[in-house]
Amino acid sequence: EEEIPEDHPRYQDLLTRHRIEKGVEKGITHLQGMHAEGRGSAFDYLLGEETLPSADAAERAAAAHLLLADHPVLSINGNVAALVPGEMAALADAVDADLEVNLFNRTPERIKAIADHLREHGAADVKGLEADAHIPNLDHKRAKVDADGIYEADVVLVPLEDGDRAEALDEMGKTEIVIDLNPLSRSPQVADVPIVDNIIRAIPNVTDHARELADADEARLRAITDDFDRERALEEAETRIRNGIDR
Ligand code: PTJ
Repeated sequence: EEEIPEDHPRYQDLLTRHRIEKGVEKGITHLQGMHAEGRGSAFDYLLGEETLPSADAAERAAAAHLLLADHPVLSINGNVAALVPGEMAALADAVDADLEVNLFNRTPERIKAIADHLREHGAADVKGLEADAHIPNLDHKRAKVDADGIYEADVVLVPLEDGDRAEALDEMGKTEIVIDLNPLSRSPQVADVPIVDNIIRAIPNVTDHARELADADEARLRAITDDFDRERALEEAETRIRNGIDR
């Protein structure tokens, strides 16, 4: 990461790509994760590579949901682990959530590599190794979750999630927070809180909001979640992308 000069106009994008490459080398990130990153990067370019006001509102609503939850769980895949391992551990700390490794392309080797990587970055406890429960209405292999983790969680943060799984989790009645740079993809479309922002910017900002709201009472947190308008957030992101094409 030292090789990229910080004043390079595409610094953040290059840094992100570099982290994904390292993730693949370390056996954390799946090769498909490089394609996912490429798609995300294109959308981020059109969004102006900044957090929209509607995304900031979504990030604040996400923080409020996580603080209100009885059992919040933050889901980790190979891209999330490569890009923001320490930041996810810090968020888990701030809202008292569990971290659970949950992979689309599941192998025992990657689960273990990711759990180790998270612990190296400050995670205390990592779930996802048991995989003793199943999300209903989903292909067996992709449905595996921990019974005392995602399965019984009331609020789940699922960044860069596959559309089928996002839908199945929604059908389980969970409050679902999705981070995805493509506002048209199915996961943000079914989310209670769609965050259309780069995960690199989104997670630290959710944590900042959570720390700021740490002493807020339930009524104040509920007012924040009730005020959040998911349709508007998705619309604003889409409009910004259309304008980005015109720019
Ligand atoms: O590690 P695994 O096996 O669980 O696999 C993870 C990936 C991401 C490879 C897998 O879930 C996958 O193929 O996902 P998709 O269908 O490519 O969806 C990824 C979505 O995340 C796309 O809509 C991208 O635009 C978006 N995305 C990519 N990078 C970022 C992002 N969103 C926010 N921040 C990013 N940095």
